[in-house]
Amino acid sequence: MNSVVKGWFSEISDELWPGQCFSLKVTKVLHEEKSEFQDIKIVETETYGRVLLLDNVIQCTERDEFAYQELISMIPICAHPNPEKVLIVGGGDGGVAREVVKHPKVCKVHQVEIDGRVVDLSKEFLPFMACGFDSPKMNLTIGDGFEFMKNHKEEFDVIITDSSDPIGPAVSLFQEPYFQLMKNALRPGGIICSQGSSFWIDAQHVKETMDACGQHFKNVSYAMAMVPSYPCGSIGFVIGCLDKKSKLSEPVHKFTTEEVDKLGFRYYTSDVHKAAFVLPRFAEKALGLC
Ligand code: SPM
Repeated sequence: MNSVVKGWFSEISDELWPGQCFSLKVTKVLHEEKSEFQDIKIVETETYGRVLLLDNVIQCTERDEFAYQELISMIPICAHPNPEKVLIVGGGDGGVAREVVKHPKVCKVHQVEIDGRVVDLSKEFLPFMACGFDSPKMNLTIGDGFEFMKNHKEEFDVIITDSSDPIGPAVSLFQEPYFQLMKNALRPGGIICSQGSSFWIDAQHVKETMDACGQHFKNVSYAMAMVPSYPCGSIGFVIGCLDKKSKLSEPVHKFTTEEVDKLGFRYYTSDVHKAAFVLPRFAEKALGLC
């Protein structure tokens, strides 16, 4: 399907966000192909810079990608007392890797991405994100996250799942067996953080994901980020911790303003970390948090 009509890309999904769509004015289609797993497009837009589209869903835009990548990475890492070893599942554009390797306590990062073409094309067209793969801390595997975790038990302090939306094969990344696998791959005290959708779009789905997480993690929470190019301008993260007593909303590592600037964070600060967990009343009720 040609998703760019009269110079505009419209993100239409009757399954994921019925009756609404976000549109961007496209100045150039830089690349388009069908990989073994999905349709991949990279476009230049008038006001959001370069944009990565997978199956015609916006994954990241040059203008606002940092909001998502910084929060999904720093919330679990800064909530962990010793986040030495991190696993990233998905995240083929490299943006999450770029953020994770910044943290001084992180020594080793493994990443498993199923679609090697997303990695190759990000290196070619989206170097501002794919630079994350250049770090000496990084070990990238092109393969299936499920299989990888089956063979890596009790190994990681933090697991970040940077997935696309819960449709098609990605559905399994939001379900109970996946949370069990992640639990088994964690060291004691480990923390997981998964792309958790927005309560503005489907609060019931967010609750179901949190419940699936809660079957294996005694400590489950949800945090939000503002990302203008995602539907409803927002996205959330489902966070689970093996340690019942850890307060996930309270960063163990607090960065000074100088450190924030030196590390190149544009969205994440220790105050933003705390604030991300403060939800509107209707959302607290809908997610069963009160
Ligand atoms: N590294 C960035 C990849 C982004 N992964 C998440 C993409 C989600 C896109 N849709 C947002 C819809 C919110 N429910």
